[in-house]
Amino acid sequence: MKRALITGVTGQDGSYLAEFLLQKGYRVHGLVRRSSSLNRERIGHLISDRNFFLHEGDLGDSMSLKRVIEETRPNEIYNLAAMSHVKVSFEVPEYTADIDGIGVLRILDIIRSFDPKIRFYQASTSELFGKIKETPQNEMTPFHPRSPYGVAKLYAYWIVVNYREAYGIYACNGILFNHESPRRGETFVSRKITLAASRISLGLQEKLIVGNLDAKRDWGFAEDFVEGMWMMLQQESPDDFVLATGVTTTVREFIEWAFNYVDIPLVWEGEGVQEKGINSKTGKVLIEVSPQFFRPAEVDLLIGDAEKAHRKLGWKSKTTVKQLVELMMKSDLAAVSAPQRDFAMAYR
Ligand code: NAP
Ligand code: F7E
Repeated sequence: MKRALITGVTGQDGSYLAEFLLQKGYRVHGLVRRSSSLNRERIGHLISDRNFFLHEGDLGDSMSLKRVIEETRPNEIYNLAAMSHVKVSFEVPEYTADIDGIGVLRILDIIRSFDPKIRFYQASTSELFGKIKETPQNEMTPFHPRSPYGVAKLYAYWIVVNYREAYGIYACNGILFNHESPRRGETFVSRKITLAASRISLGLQEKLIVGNLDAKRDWGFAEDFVEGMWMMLQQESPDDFVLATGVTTTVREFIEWAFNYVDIPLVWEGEGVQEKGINSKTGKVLIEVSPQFFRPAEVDLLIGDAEKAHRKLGWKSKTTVKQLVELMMKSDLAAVSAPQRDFAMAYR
């Protein structure tokens, strides 16, 4: 039976990957860190699986990483743990560098000294492209990160390449474009929008306040993307791959589609911070812009070219962005309608 270790197992991707690997017959070990309140919502349904195990550790603590890797002796490590919020990385840049950058070195060096045959997946990101040099972006596009998060992930990207070239470790970078789901953290824009549209449609929230409406992202479905992570570790030799849908959408369009789902047609009036989204049936202002949600440096446009992953891995994104909005809306409508659930409003 193959053994996998997933860091970041309590996160969006970690939970989908754990499900995927358990279905493939793996013994799955997850790294979890201590928090004052339990944050196992996304993996609660897996806890009773006899092939699923959790271990305390932290990407900032080499001793815990060494202990967990030596105890679990994984064939594959999927490093999904990170301080993953781009805007927050401007507020905690040193911590972000330590966890998202040096944390990767910590794991790679344990692999090098303990068992260089362990295969390693690194959660790299389209944020590496940042201020884009070409469209669409592929594995050969030059990098220009625009945030402490992007810069930390740039170090991580290159240390993966370096350990592959220097020590022959089977280590891959998955350069993943944005991928969302009903399990997406509530402060990322997709989920903030689908939760707000659901709550507003039920009279539980007055307005949605956002930042840059013009930002364009290549949004896919997280469940499709975790399969690509696994595929990268099943090849003859290690390599780096872009995973993306190849379609880009503005934040404004994402909002329109979410509100249309609950039969609220929007019209837009004004420009910049004065722009407002108005319910065309009632004239009520539902969307406003606040500079509070702008970033000190923005990534304006991302659109990925996943041709190499199609050709070499046989991977393809299966879910369109419109289907993604629909499945997130369906899930959030059900969640906010259930009286026992108390969803906090998303502020970031
Ligand atoms: P997420 O939902 O924010 O999950 C992050 C995970 O990392 C959580 O399990 C979190 O644990 C854990 N973590 C954070 N700091 C840690 C530390 N110091 N030690 C141990 N664990 C720690 O992120 P995601 O969306 O699933 O993304 C997974 C990975 O892919 C991340 O590395 C992210 O940067 C990268 N990525 C994501 C996207 C995307 O669109 N989703 C695209 C490209 C790359 P807690 O639950 O305890 O906070
Ligand atoms: O922002 C704009 C914001 O925070 C998307 C992470 O998973 O994907 C994610 O990073 C866009 C940005 O994701 C709000 O300015 C407007 O242009 O949902 P986001 P992100 O920054 O693209 C990459 C690939 C990762 O690797 C990251 O880990 O939406 N935006 N208004 C807003 N964003 C937020 N969060 N909140 C707003 O109110």
